[in-house]
Amino acid sequence: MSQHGPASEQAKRKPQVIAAIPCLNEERFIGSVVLKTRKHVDSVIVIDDGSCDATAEISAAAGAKVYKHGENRGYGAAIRTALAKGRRMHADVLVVLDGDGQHNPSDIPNLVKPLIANKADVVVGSRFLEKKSKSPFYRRLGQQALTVATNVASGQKVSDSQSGFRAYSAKALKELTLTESGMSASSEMQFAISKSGLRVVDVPIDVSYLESAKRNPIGHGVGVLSRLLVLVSLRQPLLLFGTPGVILMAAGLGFGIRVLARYSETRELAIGNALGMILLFLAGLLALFSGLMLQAMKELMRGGTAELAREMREYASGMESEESGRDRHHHHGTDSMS
Ligand SMILES: Nc1nc2c(ncn2[C@@H]2O[C@H](COP(=O)(O)OP(=O)(O)OP(=O)(O)O)[C@@H](O)[C@H]2O)c(=O)[nH]1
Ligand SMILES: [Mg+2]
Repeated sequence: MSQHGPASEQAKRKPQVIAAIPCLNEERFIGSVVLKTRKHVDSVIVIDDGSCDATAEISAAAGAKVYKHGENRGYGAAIRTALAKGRRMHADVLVVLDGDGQHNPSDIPNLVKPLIANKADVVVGSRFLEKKSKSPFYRRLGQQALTVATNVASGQKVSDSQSGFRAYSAKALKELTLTESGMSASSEMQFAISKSGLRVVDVPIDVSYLESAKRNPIGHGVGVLSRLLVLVSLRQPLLLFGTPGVILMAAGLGFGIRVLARYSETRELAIGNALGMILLFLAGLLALFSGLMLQAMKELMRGGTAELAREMREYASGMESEESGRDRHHHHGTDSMS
C-alpha cells in the first residue's frame, strides 16, 4: 500500500482520452487519420457504418478498435454508437473527428485541454473562429446558414454548429443523448446541450478541403434544415404552432369586425373581408390545433421514453454484471411479456 489515499490516487490518475471516428467508405484516408490520431489519445475506435470498402481492415491494421454497423445507419447513429462506447470504456474525454482527413489530429490537444482543466463539458472545433480554413465560399455560406438556424432554434450559441470535430467530458457522455440518425445529429446535439445546461467552449480548428464536396450542398442543407424544423416543433410545439395560430385568429377577428362595421353602416356584406375572416380564422385554428396535438403527443412520448430509458438502463446494467461476474439478477419476468 502506498501512503496515498484513494482520493489522491483518483486525482492523480491520468485521464483516459479516447478518439472515435465515424466512417463511411474512407479507405483512402482512414489509415493515416488513425495513425496521426493515436499520437494524441490513449485509444482510437472507428465506427464503420456499413462501408463497402476496406475501411474496417485498414483501421484495424492502423491500430484502431473497429465497431461495425451491419448496414449504413447514418452519421447520427454512428455518433450514438461512439458515445455509448465512450461511456462503456469509461472515457474521461471522448474526441470525435471525421475519417476523411479534413480534420487535423494535431488539433486534438486543443480540444481536450478545456475538458481536462474542467473548464467545459463539451468542446466544439470551430472552422470560423480564425480565418485559417480556406473553404469555398458557398460552403461557408451554407455552414453559416445552418449555424444561425441551429443557434436560434436551440437557444444554444455555437460558432460552428455543423462541425464534426468535438470533444465530450465523462459528464457530457452521461447526459447527452441523440435520436437523429443522419447528418442533422450535429444540430440535435446542440438541443441536447442546451437542455442539459452543460458548459460549451469553441476552439479554432484547421479544416482542409482538398476534395470536392461529396454531398449535394443544397440537398444537404435542405435536409438538415427540415430536420431542424422537426426538432423545434417537437421541442416547443405549442409555441411554434400556437403563436402564429393565435395571431392568425386575431387577424381573422379583425376582418370580422370590419365586416360587421360595414354591414351596420351600409347594410352590405363586404364579401372580400368576410372571406378573409373565414380563411384566416380557419388557418389559425388549424395551427393552434396542430400545436395542441403535437404538445399532447410530446407529453405522452415523454412518459413513454422515460419508461424505455429505464428499461434500457436495467438491461445495460444486467449486461455489465454478466460480463464481469456472470451474475444475472436483473432479469425477472421480462420474457413473459408479450
Ligand atoms: N457512420 C457514418 N459516417 C458517415 C456517414 N456519412 C458520412 N460519414 C462520415 O462522417 C464524416 C463526415 O462526413 P463527410 O461526408 O466528410 O461530411 P462533410 O465533411 O460535412 O462533407 P464534405 O465536405 O463533403 O467532406 C466522415 O468521417 C464520413 O466518413 C454515414 O452514413 N455513416
Ligand atoms: Mg468531410
